[in-house]
Amino acid sequence: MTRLPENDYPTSFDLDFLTGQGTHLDNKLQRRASDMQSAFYDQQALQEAIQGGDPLIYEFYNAKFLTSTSDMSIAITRLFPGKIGDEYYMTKGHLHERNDQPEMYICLAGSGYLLLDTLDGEFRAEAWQTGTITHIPAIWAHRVANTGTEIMVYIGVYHATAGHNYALVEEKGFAQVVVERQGKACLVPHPPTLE
Ligand code: PAN
Ligand code: ZN
Repeated sequence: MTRLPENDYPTSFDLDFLTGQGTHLDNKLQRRASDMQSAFYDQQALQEAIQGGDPLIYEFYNAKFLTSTSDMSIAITRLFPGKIGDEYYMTKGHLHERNDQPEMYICLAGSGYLLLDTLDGEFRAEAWQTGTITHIPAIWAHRVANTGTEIMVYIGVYHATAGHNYALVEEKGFAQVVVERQGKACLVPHPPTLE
């Protein structure tokens, strides 16, 4: 006999860390080059990529756990390897709507950078490899860049009510970008000079 509301019982599911494929994940969202118009700095390279097939940059899946008293949520992101011009594939990046909502990011596979920006003068880049865990305090906009040759997989754990503000990131941009220079991944101020 059920004593609690159905959602108040524990939930488990399986995830393949290397591929980011799992059960229980729905709400798949895909972002192609054409969805990232204001994110990549090299507009000519971006338009060429769109016309050349509009590559899939990343996809993410969300699972919400809403109980009678709580609102936990996770998202698995699969960020593909590649570049637009000399800038590595990355996520759009966002700030949480609520200024009291942090997030935990856990890198399950791949390597690159987690870029963090308060959009108010503070910037950090956390070097990421498989197994890196980063706490993102509430006021930091966050974006991930994949500098490797393999897919990057990471999981974000946050409250479903945190909210996502993309417009502010589009308007202000991150202070630095991750580009390839002399065959190596480098952080340079935004906007960089084209090489
Ligand atoms: C993540 C992100 C996910 C995709 O789940 O939503 O990695 O990145 P964008 O949302 O910037 O496109 C998260 O940070 N949730 O809060
Ligand atoms: Zn977030």
